[in-house]
Amino acid sequence: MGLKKVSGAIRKYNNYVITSHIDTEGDALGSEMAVFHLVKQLGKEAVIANTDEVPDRYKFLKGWDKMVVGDDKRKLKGHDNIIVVDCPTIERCGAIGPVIERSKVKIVIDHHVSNERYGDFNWVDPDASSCGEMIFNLYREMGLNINEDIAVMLYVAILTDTGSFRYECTSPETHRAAGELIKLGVHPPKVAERIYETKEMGDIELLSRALSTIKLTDDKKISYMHVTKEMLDETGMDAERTDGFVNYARSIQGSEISIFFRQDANDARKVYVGFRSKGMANVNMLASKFGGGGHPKASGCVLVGDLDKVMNQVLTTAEEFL
Ligand SMILES: [Mn+2]
Repeated sequence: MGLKKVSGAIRKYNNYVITSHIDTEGDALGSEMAVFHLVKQLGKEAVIANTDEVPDRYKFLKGWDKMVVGDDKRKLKGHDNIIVVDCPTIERCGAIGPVIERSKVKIVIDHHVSNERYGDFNWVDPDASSCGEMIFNLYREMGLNINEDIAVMLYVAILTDTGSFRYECTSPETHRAAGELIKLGVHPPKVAERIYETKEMGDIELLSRALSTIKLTDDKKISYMHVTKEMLDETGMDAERTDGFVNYARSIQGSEISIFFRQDANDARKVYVGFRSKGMANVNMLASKFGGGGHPKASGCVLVGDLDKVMNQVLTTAEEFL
């Protein structure tokens, strides 16, 4: 339903900015880049703009270096309309938020259950594993060509958002899409190596310090861990290097909710909180108690305060929630 509306809108308008959420990761980048090529195949103009730089591990995606960073009015000039992928709220688009606000036509493609439908055209499918899977279907619906480079972009989006096909959102359709993308030229071991096996020693040092903080609540149903600003400073690693750390807490048998706390790299009073659920608990609802959101099994929020106090507050709420 939303697919047809959105594909019609994309065909109708021109001159797009394409964007996604802050802390860009695989689904955001792969989906944006694939949408960029989709729009180009229609003979239209487009530019990708993000709040953050492309993380190193995604710098094998073709064209990553052509993205605009921040609200660069000179580079975004003439691009009056916008396509936003994988982003539930305008606020989550960080520095590109004002670009969305001033765009004439806003097209939103997302799979977050917490999506606020801030576009003129919204296609939100919470059952989709990833935006990558949605964009794959968009290509098929529009009868456009997925070459090898685009196949890699979509595969990266699907692979990373499903936790390598491990999360509950992984469906027969997800595997079918991935299978098609492999047929179109994706080499899975090569992609996996680029994303998961190109770590620096600093990454391992940071992980080792983060792992030493893992604890369980008394009833062992909640596992939690943290990364401080000091750990980031001392290992010289960016905050995005902690992506996926929460899965170590999640992997503990019997833990139903896992929580990852991370101080901001520049401001220790700003604490990012990531929630994961392995059981029945809907952590989208839990995060929304703190003004955040996401998916039923993976969500997040940002809080301000001392790390200890934030951790106590969140853990107390999570225990009550369970
Ligand atoms: Mn996503």
